Amino acid sequence: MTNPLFDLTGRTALVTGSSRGLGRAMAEGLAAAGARILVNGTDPARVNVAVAEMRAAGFQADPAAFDVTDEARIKKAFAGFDAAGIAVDILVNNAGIQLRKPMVELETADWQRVIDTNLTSAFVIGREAAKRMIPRGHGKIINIGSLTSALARATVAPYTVAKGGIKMLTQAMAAEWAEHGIQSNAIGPGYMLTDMNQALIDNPTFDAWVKGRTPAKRWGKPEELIGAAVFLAAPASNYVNGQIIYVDGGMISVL
Ligand code: GCO
Repeated sequence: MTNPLFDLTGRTALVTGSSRGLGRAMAEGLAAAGARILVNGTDPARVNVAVAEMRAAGFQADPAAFDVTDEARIKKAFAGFDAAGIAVDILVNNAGIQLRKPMVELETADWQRVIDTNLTSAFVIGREAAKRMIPRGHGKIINIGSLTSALARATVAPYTVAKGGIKMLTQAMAAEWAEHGIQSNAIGPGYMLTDMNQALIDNPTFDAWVKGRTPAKRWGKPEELIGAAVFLAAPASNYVNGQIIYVDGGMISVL
């Protein structure tokens, strides 16, 4: 029997970037807790494959393919949800890209692309979701931050700035929307075993650094974010707002 504090039955969650990686893991975790998932990604074909796989696993999943940097497409997607009577109860702003390059070699357009994808999208989609959550008097917004929400690493400046912005955007959302029954929080994943990090995982020096620097002495697994995601999406977190939960094996807590 599911503890009602962690039961998402009857709730609908839009998870951006959920056709693969961390977003897919969190989407499946929310689905296992009872939520219907709107699966998002830029590539409709990849989204449809993910939806089919999730449905085959017994989950409630529907496609919601759009580019998170395209405001017109975002507004069109939410208009479609409205027309179909779909209420987004839970928003997970997960979509993001990484670009590893020293700042002196970084083109402004590349900087902007990372900021637009990793930060501005969370504002735009958050705003569209909140406009609909406020009249309903409830909603859950979960922004995906990073260790770089608090600590910087050389060669990932735009990602770091965007993730630092995610932490403060989360607090700004709490400041404006908590009174409307919306809880806005963040998850800060540590070094996780994802496609985005494959180059780092394959680098023996970096791999050794992660394992040495992390108290848990290992990389994290995408499914290890599910607990924090379900908690922040569920009634259990109804009095939690503006927080970031680091799921990082202890890395941010030690020198
Ligand atoms: C990097 C990594 C990190 C991790 C994660 C750490 O290049 O340092 O991509 O950014 O992905 O964000 O919390």
